[in-house]
Amino acid sequence: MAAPMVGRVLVFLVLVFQVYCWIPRFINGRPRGGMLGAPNVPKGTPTPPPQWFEMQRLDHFDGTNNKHWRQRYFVNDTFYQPGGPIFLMIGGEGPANPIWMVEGAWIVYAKQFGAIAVMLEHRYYGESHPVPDLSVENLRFLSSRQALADLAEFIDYFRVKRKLPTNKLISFGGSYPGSLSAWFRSKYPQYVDGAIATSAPIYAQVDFPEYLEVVTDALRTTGTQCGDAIRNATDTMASWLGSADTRATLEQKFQLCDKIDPTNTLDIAGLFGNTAGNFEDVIQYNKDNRAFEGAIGTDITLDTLCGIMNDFTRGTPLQRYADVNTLIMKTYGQKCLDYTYTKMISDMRQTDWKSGAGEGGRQWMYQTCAEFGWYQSSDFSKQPFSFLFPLNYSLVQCQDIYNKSLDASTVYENVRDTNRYYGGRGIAITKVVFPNGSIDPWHAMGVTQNISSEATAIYIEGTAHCANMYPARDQDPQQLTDARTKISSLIGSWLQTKS
Ligand SMILES: *[C@@H]1O[C@H](CO)[C@@H](O)[C@H](O)[C@H]1NC(C)=O
Ligand SMILES: *[C@@H]1O[C@H](CO)[C@@H](O)[C@H](O)[C@H]1NC(C)=O
Ligand SMILES: *[C@@H]1O[C@H](CO)[C@@H](O)[C@H](O)[C@H]1NC(C)=O
Ligand SMILES: *[C@@H]1O[C@H](CO)[C@@H](O)[C@H](O)[C@H]1NC(C)=O
Ligand SMILES: *[C@@H]1O[C@H](CO)[C@@H](O)[C@H](O)[C@H]1NC(C)=O
Ligand SMILES: CC(=O)N[C@H]1CO[C@H](CO)[C@@H](O)[C@@H]1O
Repeated sequence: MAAPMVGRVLVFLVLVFQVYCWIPRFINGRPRGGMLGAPNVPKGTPTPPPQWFEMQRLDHFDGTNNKHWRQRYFVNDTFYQPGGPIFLMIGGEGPANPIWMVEGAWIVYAKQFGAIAVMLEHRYYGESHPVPDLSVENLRFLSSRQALADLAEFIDYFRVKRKLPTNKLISFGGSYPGSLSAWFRSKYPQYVDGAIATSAPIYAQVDFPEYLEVVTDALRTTGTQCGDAIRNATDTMASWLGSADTRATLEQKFQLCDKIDPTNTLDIAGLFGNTAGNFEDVIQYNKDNRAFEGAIGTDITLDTLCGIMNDFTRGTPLQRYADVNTLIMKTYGQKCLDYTYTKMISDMRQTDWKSGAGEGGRQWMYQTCAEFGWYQSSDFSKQPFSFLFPLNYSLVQCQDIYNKSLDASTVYENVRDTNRYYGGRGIAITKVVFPNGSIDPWHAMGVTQNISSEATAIYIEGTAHCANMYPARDQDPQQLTDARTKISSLIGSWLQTKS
């Protein structure tokens, strides 16, 4: 696999990011470790080849626009029994990884129910390119609403092609695709007989300080010292910005690519946001079973990081915070920590599909500005990571990356419009289940209480983002195993209902 140079400094070694169940944090413009196009299927695992739906519509909402493009999808029909259901895995904000066609809980369910499994890549991600490049002008056809209409158009085609005219359909998705799974059932009920919406944020919100609230709660599960040590470290860092000598020490300890300009609040936001990100990323995926997707760093858990923060033999809390940073950088093969605002903005302004940002960062950030917000700001008062990366640090990026007219009030309006359209927490929906993990920071934007007897939440104690989608392991907690069983029995009941 190629190792593209992104920006000037970061070298992304052979690493991978998973597609489903993965909402990147775009503090400093790109997710930890960057985004790579080609999914890394572990060697020796045969996966089905890509197929193409050649006639997807570019704009489902403009009858005068008859442009079409080719959308990628994958099929596993090994377990299909005549008359069995269609299982649809909804693609998200990254390339569709075909490893999901042979692994994961949904494939176990496919075997159980004799289903044909199909995964459709989301427009603008992976190799599903509706437009020649990612200019602001061309990004206007990127939205969740267009993506849902893509699903409907695709299903019509797929039913004819595979001669499955009346077979029932169950949709699956985790994280943003989990939201799409619920919204698809809600907006196109005639297409979906039941929906699994794992760790799905369904309430759009500009500022998302709840993210760090859950991170703070997760830190507290290890005792109080870890958060206290982090607070000491970030307070010390902030006070060390004041003199040239101590700044030089910070530059060296945190292996910064560039010298610190203490007057540049946007750079400072990048620095503090990135170092907080060391903890956020680990907590979001704590102890899951993502390694099968080729994800790296999965052996690092909250206990690892808090173990370092609580280890007095390493020196001051600041030193331990730097040690955490060093560990994460080493894991992802980062040579130095890139945190300056101008570099990040210029990376994110690239419009080529092959650019670093074009691997998904530019598209997803655009969706946050145009639809969802969800900015993981430092605006939660009890978190220990400093208050130096506030909401406006994220908001100003919408203008600086895309268009000056995408100002804060426009973003607020876009987010309001999204909730008006989908219903937010008041979503009208039946035949859906919302599994949630107690330490997944995203559950704050999701459904954690039963909406009705036909729209229920499943709570999984101690697990993080999307755990129930990964393959089962012996060490899985009982509640996780129970959740998988519960989901399977719900699918069974949805498939039995007469339509
Ligand atoms: C479908 O998944 C099963 C289980 O992993 C695998 O054995 C089979 O080869 C897959 N079929 C296709 C067509 O990829
Ligand atoms: C920026 O937004 C304005 C107002 O919506 C629009 O007229 C203009 O064409 C946009 N610029 C680009 C480059 O798309
Ligand atoms: C951080 O902890 C050290 C002890 O390791 C202490 O000397 C220092 O005053 C603390 N600094 C802050 C800002 O809390
Ligand atoms: C962002 O808001 C903070 C206060 O929360 C303020 O100090 C800072 O100057 C603002 N930055 C920008 C870029 O607007
Ligand atoms: C939610 O509904 C399910 C199924 O009806 C039920 O088993 C569960 O106890 C309910 N949970 C809560 C918190 O009411
Ligand atoms: C952490 C959290 O919000 N968990 C919720 C998940 O859903 C159940 C309902 O099924 C709630 O009781 C939990 O509080």
